[in-house]
Amino acid sequence: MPRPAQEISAEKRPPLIMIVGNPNVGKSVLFHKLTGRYVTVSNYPGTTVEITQGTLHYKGHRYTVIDSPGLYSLNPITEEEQVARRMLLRQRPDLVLHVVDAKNLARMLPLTLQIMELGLPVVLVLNMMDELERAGLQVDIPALRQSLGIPIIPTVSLSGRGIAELKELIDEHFHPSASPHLSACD
Ligand SMILES: Nc1nc2c(ncn2[C@@H]2O[C@H](COP(=O)(O)OP(=O)(O)OP(=O)(O)O)[C@@H](O)[C@H]2O)c(=O)[nH]1
Ligand SMILES: [Mg+2]
Repeated sequence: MPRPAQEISAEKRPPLIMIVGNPNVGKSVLFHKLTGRYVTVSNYPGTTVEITQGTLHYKGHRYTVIDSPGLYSLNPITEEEQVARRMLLRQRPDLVLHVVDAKNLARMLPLTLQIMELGLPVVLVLNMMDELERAGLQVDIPALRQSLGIPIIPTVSLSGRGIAELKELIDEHFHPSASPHLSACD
């Protein structure tokens, strides 16, 4: 006899990690670094917006990772923004990776705060650190971490820099160990 849908959905599923952020900040490159080659692409129900889903395997654990379309704020204008917002509100991911372009940090931080206001756990991924450094700029990561109160990982998605630290942080978030908290990302 088929089992009721409720019972099936209550089965233990891997934690859901959603990648969000402005357009063109490196979300999809990061997504592929985390999940590897086997991903599924589908249209968000009732829309033409494509959603890519994959699995991160790390230290014997599985995580479902979703790459979302770029959005500027949680006050959606485009269909892509509506979908990203709906996914955050309805699917309530277990962890949100907010990817920002480190060069344009100030412009992108309001979205971090909006996501935090939804009560969702957020990691700020400071991507494109290579371009920031090439421009001779710096971000005071410890100070930013202290004022936001969330983990911050500097990355260069293209080269893979910071990805190991990000995976470690994800693992530590879902499977806290007795070891001292990660400090390698300062
Ligand atoms: N220099 C540099 N370029 C990067 C980095 N990460 C991504 N890129 C480049 O930035 C561009 C955008 O990357 P995507 O991953 O497609 O960005 P996205 O956020 O998924 O973009 P949308 O899906 O359009 O919102 C590509 O040309 C990438 O190669 C990085 O860390 N450093
Ligand atoms: Mg993308």
